[in-house]
Parts: sequence; structure tokens; C-alpha cells
Amino acid sequence: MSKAHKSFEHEGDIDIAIIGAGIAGMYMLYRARELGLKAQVYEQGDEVGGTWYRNRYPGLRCDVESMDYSYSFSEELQQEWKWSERFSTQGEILRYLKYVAEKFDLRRDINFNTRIVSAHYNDENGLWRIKKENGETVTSLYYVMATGCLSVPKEPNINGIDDFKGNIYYTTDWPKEPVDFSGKRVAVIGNGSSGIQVIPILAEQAQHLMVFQRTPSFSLPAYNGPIDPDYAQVLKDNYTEHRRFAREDSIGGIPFVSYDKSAFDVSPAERWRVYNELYQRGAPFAFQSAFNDLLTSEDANHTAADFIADKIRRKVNDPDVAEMLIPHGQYVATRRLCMDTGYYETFNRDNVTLTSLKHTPIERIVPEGIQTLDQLHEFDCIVFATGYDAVTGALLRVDIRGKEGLSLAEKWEDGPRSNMGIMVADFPNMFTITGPGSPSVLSNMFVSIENHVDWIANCIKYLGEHGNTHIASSKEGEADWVAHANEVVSNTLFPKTNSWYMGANVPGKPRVFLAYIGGVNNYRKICDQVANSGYPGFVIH
Ligand code: NA7
Repeated sequence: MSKAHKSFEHEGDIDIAIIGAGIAGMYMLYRARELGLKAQVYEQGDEVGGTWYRNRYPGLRCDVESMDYSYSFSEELQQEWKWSERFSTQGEILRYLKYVAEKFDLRRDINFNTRIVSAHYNDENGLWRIKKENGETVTSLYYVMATGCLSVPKEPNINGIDDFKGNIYYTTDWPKEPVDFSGKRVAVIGNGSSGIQVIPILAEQAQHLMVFQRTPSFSLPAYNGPIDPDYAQVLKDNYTEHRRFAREDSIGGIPFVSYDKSAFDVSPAERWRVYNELYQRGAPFAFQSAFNDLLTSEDANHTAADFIADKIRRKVNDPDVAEMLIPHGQYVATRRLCMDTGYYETFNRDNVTLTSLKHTPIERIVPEGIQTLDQLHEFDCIVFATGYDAVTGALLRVDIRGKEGLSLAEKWEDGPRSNMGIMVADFPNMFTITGPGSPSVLSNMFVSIENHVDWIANCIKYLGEHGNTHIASSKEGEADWVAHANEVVSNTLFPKTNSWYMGANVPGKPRVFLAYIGGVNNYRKICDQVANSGYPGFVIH
């Protein structure tokens, strides 16, 4: 029996089970310990870092600035850590996360190489029974999915992959040791953020690189570089206000001031000036908020699309290749607006070829390479940058069952439903950090993760202080949230786009918008309001 807190007497082995030792799981553990809870983290990998551990392909960087893409909960931590570049590499982010694990002595409660296969709620004793892959079980009062939004790779869905004689690499699960592509004939399939980041690096090494593009993405240059120490110091001196602004006033968890004007409130020259200023700042999140109707008005969005298309044409020497790289007919930012270093310029190299799968689709992978509709392309290596089963993928990979054995997969057959993206009706005491229906992937993940972890920790504290142990979303609370989230997104261009935000990249996945587009600032107010008024929309006992 755990008696970590006098109000939490129960028959379970532990008070809180946290699945995943990435950014979310690590901070959840920290807060759980603060509450005096007996907490354990279960992590399938052999290191902390989550997606920043498994994704280690060359060129991988975060598209949020390093000084913002970091924890804010510890003043000491944010003052002592020094970021070297404006946009961090995967390596630097992973070093940071390992440093956090050491600094707060987190590892002693993290069970590595421990994959959780099922979690079943027991109506009799009100506990979660969690099963590991090796068959062992553990019972816990609270169950937290900290499994990440972009952690489960999507199948490329191309026949014949196993037949290929050469080497296959996935950006989603890159080898630990660096791969040498020099002298190799390399193919890359996929042109989302991962493809756009890895392609310029592979082009520098490969004898020849062929890029197979099905759908082009819009991308802005990062203008990355070392962080000016004076700038870093000024920001650190003002970190408290900087972080507050990100949390409470910004729409994406990144502290920039958006122009509160329509794209048509200004002259074409002023519009161009605004786009160009944001473009040259290397700020994709700010660019997509350049005008307040960019994500709601087709005409406004087209002005941004035309601006980026013009930049692409100026960068790419061959006009036909430029036109292939321009996402004609697409909206800017309703698929992820990417950030690159030298992506478009890479197609000016003699050793790089772009092939459009719209004209000549892939028929299958064969031992020698890739057979398209019109010819066989021979390769030594194929790199898949084909993306993720985003947001719900990791949640549905575990066999989760709530009250009366209801399975989460069944409940979400037509798409995820949740209350604020944190809790699901009929799944008591289960929390989903940055779950579907919350700002998550549309925001700075650190800000959204800290918001959810703090909300969960404060909720558990509240339960203890009021002599309760259980909380669940009511059916009405969940329905109200789903209706609200759907209404907010229905006014935007997102539902008109095939993107992973809509689940459209995974065959058979319900077409439901997976995030909450109402803004980090507004979302946080709602979360706080719920917590401060005794959790309306939730049932406590
Ligand atoms: P994305 O953004 O989902 O991109 C995947 C790309 O792979 C995209 O261009 C897809 O084209 C392409 N793809 C997927 N399957 C195939 C097949 N079978 N054949 C050809 N092309 C294919 O994933 P990323 O990893 O780049 O980025 C995910 C997020 O991680 C990113 O947005 C950041 O938030 C971080 P399609 O669009 O399906 O035609």
C-alpha cells in the first residue's frame, strides 16, 4: 500500500505511473515528486529525451528558438544552461535533456527499456493495472501518458521495402552511429520538415542524391547562427517576463507580437515589407501570424503563398525545378510551415535530382532501388522521411481500457474526443500530456507541456486537499470541449488541407483536426479557469 500522501491511501503499488521519459515525462516526474507522490516513469528506450533521442538524423533542428524551447520551471536551470545556436541541433537538445535528468536526479525513478503494452482501469479498486512487455504488471492510482505527439513513425506504405539490397534509413529512428553517405547513390522519400532538413546534408556527402517528392512543402530559411552572448544575457535578465509573455499572451507559446491586421488592411507594398521582415528574421511561427486572417482567408493566405513562391523562384536556377518545388494550390501553414538551411539551393547542385511522384509514382521498391511508373532508379541507400502517426499514434499503441473495459481505440474510432486534450470521459485518473484537442503541435511544446504538467499536478494536489482521489471528465464536459475546438477550427483553412494535423497522412485514420487552434494564451486561461472554479466539466470523488 502506498501512503505517499495521507489522502491517497490505496492498494496500488505506486501513486502515479508516467509513460515516456521525454520532455513531458521528465517534468511530470519532477512535479510528482514535489507532491510527495510515489512515482515511476516507464520508457521504452534506453535514454531520456523521447523523440529528441530517437530522431537523430543529420540536419535535425528545432524550429523554435533555443532560448524559448527549454524548461522555465527552474530559474537556476534557465540561468545556468548556455545554448550555442539560435536554433538548436538535436544533439544539443538531447545534451540539455540529459543534463536536466542529472541535475534533478530523475533517472532513479525512470525504468528504461520498459515498454508498456496495456493499461486497464479496474472499476472495483479504482486503480490502473499497467502491463509491461515482459509481462510484469504494476498498479497505480494515476496514469499519465507522456508519450509525445510525434513519436510513432508512420508506415511508408510502399511495397517491396524488404526486398531492397542496400541500406534503408528512417529519419524517425536514425542509427546511433553517424552514417557515411560519401560515394553513395542515395534516395530520399518525403518532403516535410524532416526531408527538408536532411536533404541538404545528404547532398553534400552523396555521390548522387535523388529526391522523390509527392507533395512539396512551404519552407522559410532559418537564418541560424551562434547566439550572441550579450543578447542571451539580456534575455536571461528578463526571462521572467519573457516566459510569462510566452505562456499568457502569445498565441503559439513563442513571445512575439503579432500584427493585428488583415492582410488587406495594408497596401501590397506594406504587406510585402511585413512578410519580408519576418522571412529575414527566420521565424516561421511569426510569419504564419503575420496577419490575423492568414489562416482563415483563402485570399489572404494566397498573398503569403505568392511571396514564398517568389523567393523559391529566385533561389532555384532551373525554372522547371522551381515550379516543382512550389506548393501550387496549397495554403501556407495549414501543412507544417517548414524551416530550412539551404534546402532550395540544394537543387542547384549537379549531384541532386528532383523527381515528382505526381507524374511518375513509385510502383515498388525492388532489390536494386526504386521502380517508378516509367523507370528503375538504382540506389545504395534509401532514406524515408515519411513522417509520423501524429498525436494519437502513441496513445493508441497501448491497449488502454477505461471504465467497464471501454477501449480507447474503440472510443476514438471516429476520431479522438477529450476534455481540453488532458482527460477523456470514462478514463478516470488518466491524463494525456499535450493530447488531442490541446494546442500541442501548433505551439512551443515546452510551454504546452509545462502548462499540462502543472495543471495535472495542481489537480492531484487539489484532490488530496479535498479528501478525494479520483477525477474524470464528465461526458458533457468532453462534448462541450469537442464542440468548442471544432467550432474554432471550422473557421480556418486547416480542415481544407490534407496534412498530418488532420490525420490525413495515415490511411484509414479518421479525418479530425488533432490540435486546438484557439491560441496558447486563450487555452491557458480556460485551463486556469477550470482549475480555479472547482473543475466544472469534471467529476471528482
Ligand atoms: P511529414 O511532415 O508528415 O512529411 C512526410 C513527407 O513524406 C511528406 O512529404 C509526404 O508526402 C511524404 N510521404 C509519406 N509517405 C509517402 C510515400 N509513401 N511516398 C512518397 N512520399 C511519402 O513528416 P516529417 O517527419 O517531415 O515532419 C513531421 C513533423 O515533425 C514536422 O511537421 C515538425 O512538426 C516536426 P504527402 O504529403 O503524404 O504527399
